Amino acid sequence: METTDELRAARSALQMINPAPYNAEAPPAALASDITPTELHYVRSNFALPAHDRTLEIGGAVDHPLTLTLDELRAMPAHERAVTLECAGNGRLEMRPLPTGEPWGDYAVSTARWKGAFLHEVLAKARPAANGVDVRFEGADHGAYHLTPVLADTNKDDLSFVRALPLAHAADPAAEILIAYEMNGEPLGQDHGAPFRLIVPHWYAVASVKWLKRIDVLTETFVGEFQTGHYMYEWADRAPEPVDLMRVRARITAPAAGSTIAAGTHTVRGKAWSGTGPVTGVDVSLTGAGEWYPATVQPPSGPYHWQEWSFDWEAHDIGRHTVRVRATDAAGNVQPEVPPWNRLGYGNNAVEVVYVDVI
Ligand SMILES: Nc1nc2c(c(=O)[nH]1)N[C@H]1C(S)=C(S)[C@@H](COP(=O)(O)O)O[C@H]1N2
Ligand SMILES: [Mo]
Repeated sequence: METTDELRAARSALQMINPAPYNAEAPPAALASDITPTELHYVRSNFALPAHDRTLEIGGAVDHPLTLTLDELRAMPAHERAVTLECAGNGRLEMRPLPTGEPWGDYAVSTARWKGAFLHEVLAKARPAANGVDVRFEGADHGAYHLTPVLADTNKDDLSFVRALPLAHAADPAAEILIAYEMNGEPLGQDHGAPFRLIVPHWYAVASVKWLKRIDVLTETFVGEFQTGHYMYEWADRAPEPVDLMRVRARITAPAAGSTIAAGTHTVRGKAWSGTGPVTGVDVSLTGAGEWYPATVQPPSGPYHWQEWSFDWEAHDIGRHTVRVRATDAAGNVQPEVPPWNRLGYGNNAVEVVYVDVI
């Protein structure tokens, strides 16, 4: 576990949005790298850092309950995947009316290399019962909740971070869900869930339970503050929906927002990702008037890894330009112009707009 000084150093390059619980965005420059250095990876926690005894209990509706130590997890076959994690509240600040909840700008998104054991292999050791429905994941963190609970029976004074996944997804080898103990080649740090955490590819990062302490197979659908209270899309005009897969989104990393550039050819570039399929197209607009030009999109370097896109802009007209970017994924999902408003402010994947002055 890091000392106080080490923790302070680990946090020094981030843009803090809440000191307690500690929540911080990546600096904008971090979005330019293919893999986000650990010290630039955003952090989102609902409670103070917990103590953890380095064991993982697996129980509930299983034939063979067991306890795994960190060493036993490390002794299982290890797998490493680069995974883009985005907080479901990323971009909340642009929603109107502004929802409650942490005021995230647009930098609660990062990509790290996560190494660990596959969840489905751990579950197979415990042998889930045939009537299992959900798998419940409990973090070691708990305490007074800093937001207003949505569910009437939530204990606001001592709440634990608990999430669930359908058993069919958790036990699916193709889902490649990790119980990760390494991030970018180093043991997990405190802020990212030491000693081990879940990494659920393609899902908004709320599913990736940090400081994982218990896994239980349930024979009924899980109900809880972080599952059916918060992290639900409460739409204005239709039934609520759970927050699950990341919505398709592109970000501009160059030229910088508000920058001044000399007339000439400039490469507009950035990142794009989606939880509902690889990004198949990125379009750029230069005036705000509706014309869209196709950018070049690099194939994904891994199935869960954001993609690079670029567009050569013949920036010869002197003056202010409105640069916008819009991604489409293989499932046909396209970014909307306007944030998809919902009461708790999740899943803002609206088209990004930056202003650039050509002189
Ligand atoms: N135990 C626990 N796991 C958690 C959380 C939490 O508060 N407690 N926050 C979740 C949310 S909302 C996000 S966005 C990610 C953030 O992971 P990171 O801090 O490693 O970026 O962790 C998820 N896992
Ligand atoms: Mo989040």
